[in-house]
Amino acid sequence: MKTEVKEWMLVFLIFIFFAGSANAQTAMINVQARKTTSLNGKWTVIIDPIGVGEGKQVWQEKKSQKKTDFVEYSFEGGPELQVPGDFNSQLCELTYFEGTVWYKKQFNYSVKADKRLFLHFGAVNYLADVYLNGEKLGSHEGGFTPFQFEITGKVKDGSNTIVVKVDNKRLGNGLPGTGYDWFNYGGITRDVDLIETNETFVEDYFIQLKKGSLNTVSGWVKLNGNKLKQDIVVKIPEQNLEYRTKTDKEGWAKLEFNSAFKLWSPEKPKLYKVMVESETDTVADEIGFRSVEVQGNKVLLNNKEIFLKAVNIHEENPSKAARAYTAEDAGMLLNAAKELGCNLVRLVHYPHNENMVKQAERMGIMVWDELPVYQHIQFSDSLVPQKLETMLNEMVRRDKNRCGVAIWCLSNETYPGTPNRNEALIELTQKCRALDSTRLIVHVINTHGYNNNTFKVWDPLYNYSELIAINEYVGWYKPWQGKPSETKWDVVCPDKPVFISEFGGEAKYGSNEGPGDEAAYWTEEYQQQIYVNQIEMFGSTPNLCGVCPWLLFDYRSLKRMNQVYQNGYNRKGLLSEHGEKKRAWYIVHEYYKRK
Ligand code: GCB
Repeated sequence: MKTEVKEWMLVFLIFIFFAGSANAQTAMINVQARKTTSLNGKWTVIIDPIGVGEGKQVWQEKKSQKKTDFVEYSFEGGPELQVPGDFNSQLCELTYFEGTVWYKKQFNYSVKADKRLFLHFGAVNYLADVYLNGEKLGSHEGGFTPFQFEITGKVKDGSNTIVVKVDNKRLGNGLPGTGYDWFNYGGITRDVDLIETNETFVEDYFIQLKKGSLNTVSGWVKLNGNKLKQDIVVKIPEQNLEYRTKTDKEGWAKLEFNSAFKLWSPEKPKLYKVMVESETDTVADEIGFRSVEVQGNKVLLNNKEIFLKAVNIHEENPSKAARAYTAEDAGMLLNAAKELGCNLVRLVHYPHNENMVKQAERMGIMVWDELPVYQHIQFSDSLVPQKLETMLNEMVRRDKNRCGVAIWCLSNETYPGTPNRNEALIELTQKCRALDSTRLIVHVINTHGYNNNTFKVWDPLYNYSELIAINEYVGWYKPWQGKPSETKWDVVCPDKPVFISEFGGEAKYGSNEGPGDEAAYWTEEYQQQIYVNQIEMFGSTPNLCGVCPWLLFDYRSLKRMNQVYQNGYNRKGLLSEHGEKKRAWYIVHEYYKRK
């Protein structure tokens, strides 16, 4: 019993210890259920392409004091940008901008004596320095996860000003690093909220089925404040369930209770209203219960084998050519996945906004959450291990109560020869397992060879991945070397389930002017044939537990410079950026209907 208690306490302590880089705090969870004041809307900005704002101390908003004074910057009269939203798609001069933009927002507030106030950011890409009334609150690194600052005692009665320095310059030792195949949308890309709480509040909780069980919930609650010893009740009214416990002097309570739940599944995505009540706070959530595990070479959902009919999705509204963030954006992307016949969305290559995760769960679509650990990460840089851990903590902390999230993906296409890569990612896997033992943990690899119509699937990381997740682009980056159905597989862990996490090829919607059997014409026929061949190969792929086409919509990428067919878009979508169905879409749709 004693060691058990230590383990679950450790999980939370890890969350706290690695709270955001520099001094942002790890965000409290379930913001939507709290008392919030939105700071979304127009923010005034100063664009700072050469980075002079730091020296001029823009956050001080100096004004000239006497006739001979002048101040060489001003938010006043500057352009305004919509928050949330990327800056690149809002002003022409920012289209390809990678650098600093200073944001300013004025707000009025009055905090009552017994309340606390937090300033919460859903995400800022990539570095954020945050100032309140000229005083620095702290910094955060990482473009896709939430962070917050407590501003109790700092916020003034009446008018206050927030200034945020946002910098989306690529960093060699950043996550991701400098080279990636998607658009680097910068800015305050997700919601900004003030959150008012009581002095002691429910900061965090973990309520999910225990690994391997269909009716036992195992988890914990953590309070934040001065009155840490309290009575706790977890209520699930629909089950007539009221589970009572007490927090200890550190504000911790362990939970464990049984109930005959209707399980969440793609066919019946059942969610329950769950209330976590302390003497000083109540937080309501919608939580589903399901089990997901690997047994032998199969993936089981609620103890039944499931074939993962997936699709890759970037966080982009393709028709607006902008970062996706609203519930409407999420609905558009997820409806398209549903229409294709998917039961899983792989949200690449970074944690997407909460609207995506929550809406997918409501629609009965499982979610694959992924860290921005992509290709050329500098694993031997002394700062990288800490950044990896911070981002892992922020992602897991935010989404751990979402039963729709079935998979934590910790890396995509990193290379075994990169110094310190194996050590760093093995350690990260262990840390992820310590935070949450209930979901599958996966690494995606593309380092296999393909010769003599044989895939050599090897990588030391596969020993630490519950799925053999393979990105292969046979038919596009490499020509077929034999009959697809006769493809052979030489897999390093031959007993694990195999998931084809990326495959496909490019086509421009409506392109049928060149020969359909030549890649250089980006024809729909060529792409369609890749899918026909791939599906033929899947028929004889050992241990296949699912497939995931690259990808749903064409998306923006500055790497894609063919002026005739690409125009700055990666054209591997089954749908064009306007949602038009390419021929390959029908092939996948048909395949998913059969599976
Ligand atoms: C990959 C990457 C994905 C790329 C894709 C492509 O292997 O994981 O991010 O964009 O290939 O289109 O080449």
